Amino acid sequence: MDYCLTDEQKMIVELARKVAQEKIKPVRQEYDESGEFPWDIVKELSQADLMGLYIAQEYGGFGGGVMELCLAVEELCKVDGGISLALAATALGTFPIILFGTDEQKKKYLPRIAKGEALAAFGLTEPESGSDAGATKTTAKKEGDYYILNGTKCFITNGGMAEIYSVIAMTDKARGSRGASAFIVEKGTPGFTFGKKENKMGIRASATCELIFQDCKVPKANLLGKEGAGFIVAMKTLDQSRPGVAAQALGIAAGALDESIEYAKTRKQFDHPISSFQAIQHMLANMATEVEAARALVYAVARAVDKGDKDVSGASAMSKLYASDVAMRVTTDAVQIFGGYGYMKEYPVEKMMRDAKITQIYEGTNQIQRNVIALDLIKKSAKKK
Ligand code: COS
Repeated sequence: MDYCLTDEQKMIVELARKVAQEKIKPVRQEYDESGEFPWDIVKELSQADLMGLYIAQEYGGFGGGVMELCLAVEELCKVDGGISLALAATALGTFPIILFGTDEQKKKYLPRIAKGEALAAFGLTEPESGSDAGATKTTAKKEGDYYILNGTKCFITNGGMAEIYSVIAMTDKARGSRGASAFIVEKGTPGFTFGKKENKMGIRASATCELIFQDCKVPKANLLGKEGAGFIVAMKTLDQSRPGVAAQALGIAAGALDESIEYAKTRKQFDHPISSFQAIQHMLANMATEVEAARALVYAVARAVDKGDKDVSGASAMSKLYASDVAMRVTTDAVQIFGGYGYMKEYPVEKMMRDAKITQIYEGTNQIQRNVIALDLIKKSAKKK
């Protein structure tokens, strides 16, 4: 199908495909088993200039946007849904700087991220504040030229591996979500340490860990946007980043579909390849249709975000909701097509099914996405009257 990609975008797809096939595919099972962080692949992604895809050229990036990021993430995730998070979660941690950073902050942090010298991460979630992002407990108290951060963030992708963290903390608890502020916190800042590293079901090659702030002194120059704007920073960041999760889900689904087609052509039962059976053909047809529908939605939303469409919350949530549900259905069917072999670790589809699950959960559960979509519909309908 023609997705109306520019020559540059086609080149990005080719570059990402090369890294995925040549560098990631041979090691994906090993990384899944060990749960180690794939620094060698991060180096490959940096050398292929993929780490700065969505960063403006004036800050050392490629000058693309969410669409370019999505194309690369999709391609990488066709092979491995976890390893690409070094890139995708860095984008999540970088968007607050791109969207709300001063020129000074951008000059200081973006070139290192664009070159792949530093990974980034986003610190919003806490043990008692997941879906309810406004219930942040981490505090930031202003003292002279610093903010003193105290609290714990959990489930932070790239945690421990990233050098640069965009962190949400309360500067004024009494004001609820309007009392939250966003900060850039560098690894190595005194009082900033890492806690529990999670042992996960899937995306095992990505690092997920706690961030612990104990009287952590963050310079006031690291405040992102205005004091009290932290919740909006977080929400706008998620509007921008959710198509990336959708692209991750899309890639996993497309990868599982490819594997299923190949397997169905070679696996014989009743003296015939199972691809000749209508039961399998119909499963493949449904999987392919859903993958194409997810791709159409993800690309449309990514393009809308890049065009500067101010009202993308609902659409962005739809892309993540739909693509992640598709990924779960398609990978589950892929395991079914592989039969008993699909359940075994020698074949890639059981890993794809495990990797797919997180896309229905993180960057807002799919229940939260439905809330965002519904509220957006109701708000827009009220405006029409
Ligand atoms: N862009 C701009 N402003 C937004 C916004 C968006 N996308 N979403 C909300 N806001 C504004 C609202 O307009 C409201 O402003 P006012 O106070 O001026 O009315 C304010 O933010 C509070 O919004 P709301 O009342 O909708 O907040 P809730 O506490 O009800 O929470 C949800 C809203 C559930 C959508 C939010 O908490 C959320 O996204 N949770 C999931 C968080 C998440 O994804 N976590 C995963 C970890 S991050 S990897």
